[in-house]
Amino acid sequence: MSYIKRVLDIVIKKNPNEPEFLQAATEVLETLEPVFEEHPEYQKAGILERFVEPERQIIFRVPWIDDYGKVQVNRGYRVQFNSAIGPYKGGLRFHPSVYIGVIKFLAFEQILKNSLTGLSIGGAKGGSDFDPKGKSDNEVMKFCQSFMTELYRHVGADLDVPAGDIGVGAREIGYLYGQYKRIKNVYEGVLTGKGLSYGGSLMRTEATGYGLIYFVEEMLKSKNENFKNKKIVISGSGNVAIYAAKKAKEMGGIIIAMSDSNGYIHNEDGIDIDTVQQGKEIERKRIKECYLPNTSTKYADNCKDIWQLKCDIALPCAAENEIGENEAKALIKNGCIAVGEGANMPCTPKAIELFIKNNVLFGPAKAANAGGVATSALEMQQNSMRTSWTFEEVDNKLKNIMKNIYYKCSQASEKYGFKGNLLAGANIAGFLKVAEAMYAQGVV
Ligand code: NDP
Ligand code: 2IT
Repeated sequence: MSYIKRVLDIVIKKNPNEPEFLQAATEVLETLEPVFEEHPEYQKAGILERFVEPERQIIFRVPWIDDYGKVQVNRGYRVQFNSAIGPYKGGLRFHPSVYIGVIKFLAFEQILKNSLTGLSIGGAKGGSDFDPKGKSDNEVMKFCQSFMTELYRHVGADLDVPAGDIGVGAREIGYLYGQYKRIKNVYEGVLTGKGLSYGGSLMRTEATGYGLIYFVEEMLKSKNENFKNKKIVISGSGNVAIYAAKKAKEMGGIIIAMSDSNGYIHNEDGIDIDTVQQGKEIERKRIKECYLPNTSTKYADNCKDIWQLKCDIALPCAAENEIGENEAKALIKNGCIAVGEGANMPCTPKAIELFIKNNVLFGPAKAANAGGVATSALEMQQNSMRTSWTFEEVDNKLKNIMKNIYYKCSQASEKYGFKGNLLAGANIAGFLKVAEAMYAQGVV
């Protein structure tokens, strides 16, 4: 039995109730065979056995009192997966679907994503099953303060630097930061995605969405294509989706649909992104309230049906496994030429296999959405230097980083026998740096 198969069997045995983590681990390990052929010393050093086991997993109680005086209890998580190449780094997700398996898959992916950025950040993720939807600002603040009252002892500017993810945006980061500062009595860049008045970086809000578009632009270039007049479907209408939509539109694309977990809005001539942004970011509305009724934009109830729309480019920016075999078949049949994963693991393995087989350009999450965490690392740099760069400076750095990631993935895919498969390229290129660092640091 091969080394990889043996380690995968151990992973399956040890984590039987964590399908998301198993999906991510399988998808990565299955592409790493050529790395171990090239580096037999990594097998001897047990690199893979150590790579699939988190360095530390923290699970804690988060008690808080709601607006009616009732005690509520949620569960908090931080998985510090790998610190071989830098301090732990990765977002926090507040969503009712959160449990240890989701946080582990996200932290595992984050190791390779962070490595691809070329910056020195290790992999982590955290969050809670708390649902900010429908809660008052006061309740969100109470929750965040309680969450940080435990988390503070596990994080720090040179130790572990959380950021946002689903359900965690500027408001939550502000409350978390305030509580950390109060408890620790230090002013340090312990979180990224901070407000501009207290150490945040220009462009962090836009970074994941913009970075996704810069990455897809590179993919399109490889086929002498660009965004001009391309019909684009984007799932979700959160942070990633909104800024992907804005940048794609700026590059000449036509955003024909966006969604939330209830339904989607659709207009073949292009939906009005500013109205979506205002409704979602400022007013916290549902997508069905985010268009002007006197336009030809229509609302439909089932969010999954968004992938049945005919489009040139598909950008899943909502949740995991939203594009399965059926959705992939519909996209391919309708002539879609490129898929860029803004969300983490939004396409199932079967869907990815179909895209690659049918020559649909496929940008895997750990590469295509790495612009967010890369800009977080730029925020950390600015905090350390106690300086701040202009929007243009950060944007230029981000563009270069996304281009470099694209070339790293593309070159690794060719060198290791996976031409045309950027997912394999991303896994290998990301893994090589981490494995080298782990090997050099001995068995720890
Ligand atoms: P937000 O909370 O800002 O937005 C999430 C969006 O996705 C909302 O429109 C939400 O709809 C929708 N959504 C969430 N869960 C589901 C679900 N189970 N089914 C259908 N729709 C769902 O989060 P982000 O935009 O930050 O994150 C979106 C994705 O991008 C996630 O996969 C995240 O991990 C990934 N990502 C985020 C980065 C960042 O910097 N923020 C960086 C890299 C990746 P509703 O309001 O109905 O819940
Ligand atoms: O999935 C991700 O890369 C993020 N949610 C961003 C993490 C970060 O630390 O900025």
